[in-house]
Amino acid sequence: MTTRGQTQQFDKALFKASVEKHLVTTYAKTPETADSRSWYLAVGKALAEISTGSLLETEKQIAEQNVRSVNYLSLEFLIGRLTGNNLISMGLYEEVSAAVEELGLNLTDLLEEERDPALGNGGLGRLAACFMDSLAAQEYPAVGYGLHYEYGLFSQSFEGGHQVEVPDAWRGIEGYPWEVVRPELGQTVGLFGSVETYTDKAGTSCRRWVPAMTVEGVAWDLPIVGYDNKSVYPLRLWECRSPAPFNLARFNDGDYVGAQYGQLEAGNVTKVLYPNDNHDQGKTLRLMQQYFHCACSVADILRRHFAAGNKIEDLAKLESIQLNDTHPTIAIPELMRILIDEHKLGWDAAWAISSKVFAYTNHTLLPEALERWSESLIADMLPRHMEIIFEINHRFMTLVEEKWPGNNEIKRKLSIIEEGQQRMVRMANLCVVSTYAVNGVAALHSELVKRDLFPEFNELFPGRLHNVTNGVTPRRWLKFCNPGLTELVNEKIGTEWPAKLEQLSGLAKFAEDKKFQKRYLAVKKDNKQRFADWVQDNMGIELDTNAIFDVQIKRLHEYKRQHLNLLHILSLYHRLLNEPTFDMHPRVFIFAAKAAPGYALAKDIIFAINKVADKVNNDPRLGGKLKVVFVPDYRVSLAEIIIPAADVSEQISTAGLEASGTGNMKLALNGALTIGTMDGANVEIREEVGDENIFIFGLLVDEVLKQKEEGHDPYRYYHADSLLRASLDLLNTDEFTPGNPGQLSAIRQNLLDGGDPYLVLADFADYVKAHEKIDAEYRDQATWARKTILNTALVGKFSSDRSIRDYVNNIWKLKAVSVK
Ligand code: 26Y
Repeated sequence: MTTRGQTQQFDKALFKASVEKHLVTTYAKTPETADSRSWYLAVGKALAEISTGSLLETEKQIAEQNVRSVNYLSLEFLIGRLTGNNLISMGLYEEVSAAVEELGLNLTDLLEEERDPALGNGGLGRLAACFMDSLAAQEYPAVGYGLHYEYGLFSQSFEGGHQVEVPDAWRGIEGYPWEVVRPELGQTVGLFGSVETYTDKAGTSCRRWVPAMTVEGVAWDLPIVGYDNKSVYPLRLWECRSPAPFNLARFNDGDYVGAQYGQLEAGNVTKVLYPNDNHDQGKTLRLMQQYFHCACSVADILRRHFAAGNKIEDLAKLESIQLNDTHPTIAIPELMRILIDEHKLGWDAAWAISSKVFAYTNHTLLPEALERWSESLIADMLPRHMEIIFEINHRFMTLVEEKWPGNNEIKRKLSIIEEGQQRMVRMANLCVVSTYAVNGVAALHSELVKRDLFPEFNELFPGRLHNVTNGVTPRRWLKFCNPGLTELVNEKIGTEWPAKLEQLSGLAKFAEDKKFQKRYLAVKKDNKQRFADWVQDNMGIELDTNAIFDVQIKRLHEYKRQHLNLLHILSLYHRLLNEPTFDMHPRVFIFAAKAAPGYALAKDIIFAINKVADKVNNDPRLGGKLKVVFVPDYRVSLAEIIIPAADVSEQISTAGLEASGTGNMKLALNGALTIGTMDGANVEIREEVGDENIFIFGLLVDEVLKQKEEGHDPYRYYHADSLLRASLDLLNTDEFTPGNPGQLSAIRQNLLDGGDPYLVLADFADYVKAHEKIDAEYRDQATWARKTILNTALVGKFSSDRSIRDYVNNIWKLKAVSVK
């Protein structure tokens, strides 16, 4: 792998000595007794020593220059393994590879020892990780703030085809080599209690929160290493600990054991990441996580602000706080509380600051993912914050009254407080009212946010709603994960593209070049072989790399429609067995997805795909034309093997429901052709690669809305389309569950009698047609080569570097600081 100029001083002998020192002193192993894992840990620690030094130096230089920075607040950072990626960013990949070889080790094997830190669920968490990478690469001052979960997203295995969840102790017993604890940055966080009125020295009557208990926040920093520069930014993760084990109020009441019990519970705050993606459960402990995260982060931002010698009045000039969805919304009343109750600012002065500090990104239109917290829960846990939210809403309602006098309907709709049996706080409304910028994550999504989610807010606050189309980091998602393609690209357009992805367009002129086509396809073949070997070793399934590798990898969700993919597979099965003239190029359907543990239908879909896989993979009648592989335990490091091996990328959500997607970008970048609906960023991918180089099908957003309005009738499709009928009916037989008919019928039931809420049946016929086109075009390898090359060449727009520049120019207004 060719690397950029190394950005760190590197002395091979010193490095080897450092690895051996860590092996002995940190991990208590001798070179003779050490296993591969100990060596990986020692190498990680030796590298972290370098990055931690740079992190401190970066912090120092940025503080000295006292420049504006962004604080990215997110409950999730799905960073994936750091060692390989950081080596690339440090420009040390080859050097370290050579150094460890002299120690008798193989770098690729060592990198496989690292467990993925899975501190996120899916798209939103992975986006946060790409954004940190791009901030550091472009040296825009930033701190990422998240939670130090003891257990990340569960790891998944299958038992009899059913998903089984196992806790993810990502740090292992030895701890994670890249993280460093920062005891001096600890914070104390209050919870529960009451609000009291008191008179201050000036004789003014004031309010203040008297928490009933406190917990401690411990800061752990992970290094985000800037690509090809000397900047290292902190990803600061807060761990919750119960401090002095006393609940003050109850201890004084003499309830010693009860007091300690409360503290023990609070110690659970950062135990585990909630495994729900796009589905809110409204659990009390989750609110506690959110507040704990916000309180620690806001306090740390203020600490930095004052440590650099600044006044509170200058906060909005120097700091921006980006809220990654509504999950950290409680940071808004927290900052207001500190400004008013602790810094003694009046409401207007506090609001003038706060409303210029916060910005909010919306990631979803799904109603079940929009957070609402019960007023009584907030009032109980955070009584002063609830008062402040009421005051924000009161003033906002005055504004609404001025704009639409006497219109109570609009008031009811826009209010931060939702009236009803149980009053609820609408976090998205609180965000739109209290921030200076709101953005969606793809052009179509941002239009829908304006048109359907917040139309009146757009009228009230013109200019507040923006679009920033998502992106992915080309370092991890091409340079690191696809060394074969990287080498080929380097040869044609030079080595600057990982920091300037638009340069990939220079490949377009080779799209018709026979020699280049051959080499590009050879790289793809190698990557397919690498994945096929993995599947053989880990799942015992043999794959033919001449087949089309058709990939759907993402969280399992009805709106993402893995079951539409399944129905298509069933239709192929049916045709292969029943249509004598039917022929198809061999296909491997590859799935990977975790279902939220409480999401029954999602788990049914996993089970069904696994059962269908068992059957078709072993059915000699199919002549090896059809294979189905459900790869267990989808995670970043698996994506790094699957994506470079993909021929076809499945992006088949119901139009209007996938805000952006980012897997679509990674797959196109690595030369997979998209089969997709006009949804999320698919629309922009089509714009970039051209209609000939993508397979678009299905209803458009407005057609979906119309069909829902007019009443979608699944049985109309069922009766009209015999292939659909045959495919659906297979789910009612025991074809895939011998002796147990009906085990898969919940899916059919949901589609036919459950109303087919995601219009799977409406899009089926067009989807099948699009797949037939793929089949035909793949058989013509020259055509396919041109299209796949053009996909890599024309998706430069989807670098997260570009996304970050959009945020910087339109929202954050930062200047880069080049660390010396
Ligand atoms: C409220 C809570 C349970 C919750 C937790 C996680 C709600 C939502 C989520 C996660 C949302 C998410 O991952 N959204 C995805 O964000 C990506 C990055 O912007 C988009 O590409 C993707 O379309 C969207 O579904």
